[in-house]
Amino acid sequence: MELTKEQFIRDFKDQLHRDFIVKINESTDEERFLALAHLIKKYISTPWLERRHDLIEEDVKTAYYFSIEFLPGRMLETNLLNLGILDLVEDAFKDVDVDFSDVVNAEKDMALGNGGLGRLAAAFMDSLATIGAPGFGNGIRYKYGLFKQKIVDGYQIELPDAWLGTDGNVWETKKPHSAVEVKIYGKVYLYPNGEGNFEPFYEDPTILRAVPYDIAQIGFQNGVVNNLRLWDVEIPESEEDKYRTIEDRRKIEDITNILYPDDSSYEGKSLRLVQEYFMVSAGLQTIIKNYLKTGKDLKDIHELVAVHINDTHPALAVPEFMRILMDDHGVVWEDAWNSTVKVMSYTNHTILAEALEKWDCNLFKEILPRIYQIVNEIDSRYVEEVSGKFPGKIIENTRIIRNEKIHMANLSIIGGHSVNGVAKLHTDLLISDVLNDFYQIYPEKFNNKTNGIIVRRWSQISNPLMSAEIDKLIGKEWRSDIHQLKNLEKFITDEKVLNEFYEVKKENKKKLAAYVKETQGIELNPDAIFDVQVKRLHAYKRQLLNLLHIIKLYWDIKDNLDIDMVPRVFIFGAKAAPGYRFAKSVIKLINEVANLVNNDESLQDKLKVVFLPNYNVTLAELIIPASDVSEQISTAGKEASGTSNMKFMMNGAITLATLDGANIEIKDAVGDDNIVIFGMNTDEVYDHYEKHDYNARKLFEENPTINRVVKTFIDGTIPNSQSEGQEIYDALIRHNDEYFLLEDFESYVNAQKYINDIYQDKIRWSQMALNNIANSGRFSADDTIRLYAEEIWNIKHN
Ligand code: 9GP
Repeated sequence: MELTKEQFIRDFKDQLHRDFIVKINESTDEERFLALAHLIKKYISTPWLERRHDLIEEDVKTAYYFSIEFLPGRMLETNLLNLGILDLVEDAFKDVDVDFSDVVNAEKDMALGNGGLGRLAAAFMDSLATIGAPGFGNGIRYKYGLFKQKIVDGYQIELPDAWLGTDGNVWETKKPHSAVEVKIYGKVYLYPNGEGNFEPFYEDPTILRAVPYDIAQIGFQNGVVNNLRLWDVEIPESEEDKYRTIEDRRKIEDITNILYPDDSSYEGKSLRLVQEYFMVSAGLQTIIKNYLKTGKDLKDIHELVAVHINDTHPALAVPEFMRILMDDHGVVWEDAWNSTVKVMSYTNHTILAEALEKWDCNLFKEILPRIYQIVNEIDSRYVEEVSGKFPGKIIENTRIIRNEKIHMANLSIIGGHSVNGVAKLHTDLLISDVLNDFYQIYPEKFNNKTNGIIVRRWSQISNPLMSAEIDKLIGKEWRSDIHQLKNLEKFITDEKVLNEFYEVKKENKKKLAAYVKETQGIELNPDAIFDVQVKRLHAYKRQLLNLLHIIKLYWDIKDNLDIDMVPRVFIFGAKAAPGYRFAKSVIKLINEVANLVNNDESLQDKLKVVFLPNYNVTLAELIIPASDVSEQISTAGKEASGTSNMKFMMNGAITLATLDGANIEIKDAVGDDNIVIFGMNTDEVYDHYEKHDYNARKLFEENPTINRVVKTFIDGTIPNSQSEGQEIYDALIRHNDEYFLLEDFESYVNAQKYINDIYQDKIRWSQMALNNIANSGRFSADDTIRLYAEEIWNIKHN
């Protein structure tokens, strides 16, 4: 946008004056942040308003991305960067003596997501606007985001994240005039309407008022402003009388209160099902209402509308879309179904069986009586359609209602035209294994869309030092065309350049070290290798394998205090789902091992372990630029894609990885010499599953290193962790090590030794790092979303 520094300073002072009746030098950082956010909203209000109207008026096909999670983190810098005024504002603040970073730090993370799934959804919002595609988000305005994690005596404590405060979210705009009603519970009777359809009659339903809050999604320096719509629940005025006590009212308000804090298994809780339906129904009603403004026939809605089901949580979009078309607008089943399948598409984000949603039929019927009828009908028609064409077993496995459960993935696949996985390996596994029965029926629906990241956030915003270095070498164009990073390869043998990148990394390490010192009181040596694993805590992600190796190093040093090794700092950040006992025990043990190691002077600082509490997007922005080693060590076949792996490579960390998820594509991008791979591949893992021949106890008994390391959990070496240590020992030895840590242990140890060796060759290490940065452009979410736009939604973009 066109703006001069002088004009901005005037606008900003004016805004502060109007919002808070203060002068700039008297204002607090929070006031400055809020005023700046208000000003940004003012700058974009015209394109934001016009966008939706233009799309309706010009009959432009639009994609609606439904996701139960969006995890944008902070938005101030991204918004300024995308408006093209980040440098100008930073500069202006210097002129008026305001520390810009303090203003940035006054913003709370918007944490309406658990991890990768929600972060990806937020990234796609940015990318959609950036490629100029008409793509809007639909989600829930949770009053409490993902819990805040505190560590007390080594244990995870969960505190509520009241991110909205008393004044709400500065980026949102409430739109009461666009509220709609959503019906749940009660009974439904159908009366034939004489035109081939039924008229439903609802007896005693609970009526909810869904109120949208809109958040602008600003494209990167292209004048486009899309919309993310988050729905909040209210009691409709007409229903007020029914809710006379605070407790009664709370039952309704609770619907949008909390984000479920588990991303790897689902709980069959009625509140979650209500959340899912609430979001989907409110969103779809609005979409159809807007479509009708074009004056076109509902039978053709698929020509202007695409709806994306992000993981199965919004799968109720399929029957709800049918319901609205049939019940509210009289479209006959066949036409409604034809449109629904063309409108809907679905992304699968996990193959973990425990994460694939299934709802108990009785619960489903009680909460969503009309939707249950429609799902039943979809299921019977599906069975009828495929009967005789495919073996009975395949039909049984793919139908929606089976064993008194509603299978949400099956609903999403049958009710849509596209199913995609999120990395090549993941999609291959869906096709060959998890969804193979469906693949036999609908091979044409399957496709891959490897995840991506917002490259601007993970370079320009979070790593300004590295970005400046890149500018010096290849000019600034890479900031708007990330593929130009490839030009860095020219410098791969230039020792001066390599040294400079090494120094940049060291500066970032010092910054992180200062934060660690301030928050944890632990002193870190910036010349040590910063070896980092930050992600949700889950058994399959194998933080415990990392810990086993740390314990091995501990014993190696204790056995030989003169050991020749590069000092190593292991950094963890991870939240565990509150009810996930094993994961919480791993956190406790990481913290107790940290206490043991960090307080043992005989180790001479060769080994340090840090657990950084409350890992979130903002902390990631500090940690990732300071990392040397990126730990991506899940059991092969289990991590659908991963996206932090891409952020680390972009910041010049070397990936230490199994051949899992997008690690494989990172390996393809950087070449075998610039990544460190270890462990079993997926075939080897599957081979164990087939043969049932894995024997963890044997490895434990026969391999002295493994024996010593595993016994450390129960022999009192690690203080204050007797029961957790026993639990971990039992998981590994008595329950046969479900995720093959012990099988991969030696190979992991060797890979770590290799890291230690190459790090000593500063030039070689820096070459690897530079190669990673140069090849990271291919993981841009802008490119990923372009493929969604072209191959799944058929929407236009620039
Ligand atoms: O576990 C996957 C992760 O590998 C992937 O990168 C992310 C985004 O696609 O989705 C995660 N899945 C979930 O959070 C739940 O299905």
